[in-house]
Amino acid sequence: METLLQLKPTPSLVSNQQLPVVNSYNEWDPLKEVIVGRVEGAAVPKLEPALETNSYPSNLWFFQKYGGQPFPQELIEAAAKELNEFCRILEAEGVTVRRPDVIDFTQPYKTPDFEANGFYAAMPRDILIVVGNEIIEAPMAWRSRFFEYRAYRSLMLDYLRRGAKWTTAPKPSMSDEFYDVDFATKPVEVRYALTEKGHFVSRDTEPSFDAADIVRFGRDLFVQRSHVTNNIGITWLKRNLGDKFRVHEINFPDLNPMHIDASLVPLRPGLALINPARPCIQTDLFKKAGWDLVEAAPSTLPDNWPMYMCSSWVCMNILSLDPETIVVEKQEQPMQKLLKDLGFKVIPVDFRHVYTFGGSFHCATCDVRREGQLEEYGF
Ligand code: ABU
Repeated sequence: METLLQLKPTPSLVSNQQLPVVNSYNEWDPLKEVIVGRVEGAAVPKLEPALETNSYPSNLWFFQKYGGQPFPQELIEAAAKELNEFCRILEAEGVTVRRPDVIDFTQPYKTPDFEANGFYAAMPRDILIVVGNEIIEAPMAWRSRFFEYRAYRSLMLDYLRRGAKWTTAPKPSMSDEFYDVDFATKPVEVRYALTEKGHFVSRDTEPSFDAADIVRFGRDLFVQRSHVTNNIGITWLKRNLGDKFRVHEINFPDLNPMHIDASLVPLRPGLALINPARPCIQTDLFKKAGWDLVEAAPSTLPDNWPMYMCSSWVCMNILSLDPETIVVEKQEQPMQKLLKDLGFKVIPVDFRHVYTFGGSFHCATCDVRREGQLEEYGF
């Protein structure tokens, strides 16, 4: 039987590179190991306050019709095929790929505060963030995501056994008091005005954040207050990371803020993509630090492509394999051209069917180990 004494007290080093098993400080250093999500076992969540707020009104029928059931098989098969091919390409590039466990997310559950069924393990970026040698499980704010961590438990145990610091942030109860339960029913212009004033569907009663609301630039991390990330969650994050890191809150003009990685995406030191439809309010912070902000090219996705949980701006949700090499969706030619013109080598990969599940390459991954160490980049 495993005992505590068998757990290694210090990060084990990966022999050939002398890196701790969990080691990542930014979004662009050379990638060595990554978790890639999976859609097998995915369930359509039932409508709940935060999901209803984040979904587009024209998509509500999908959740009303399929909520609690498996995602339609043809959607699962098409996305699983793309994810598997993405894994093959990463491995061919010398990256170790890990996958979450297959879980049946249709299983209903009941806590003292709510009842729900699950969602999926397709987007590790939403729940996991690596900051240095620490891997943090985010609390999340959708009831359907309360138990999402179960799909990653065996991976987390493996990283713990191999010396990683594994932290789980406190989860909110997700009781009715945690939400402004009427938020989604307010007219769009009222919702927009409320978000501009800092009022979102999640209240500040207990900490919550999704890991995908954070983007890493070495010692400096940027986080957005969103429908799933609240102020007390940001406070928890700052205090957990301590003085070694600086966590800055930034904002974007966005009706449905949820996840920063289709709004601001650093590519290499001094260069980041920004979303022209959501220009960062604190642009000066980046300019003063000497960063060039380049507008992402719009998506080529047809208007009728099924997108239930995100916008077509996931065309900028790329994955950097190193400061010169970027994985981009195969049919996003304008994004590919933009990146090539900026001097990058582009690896095109089919991923449109994964878009339908709510994200692209950055969302569908969590980089566990990159070469490199803690550095400052001008902030
Ligand atoms: N989960 C990524 C969200 C991207 C977006 O639509 O802004």
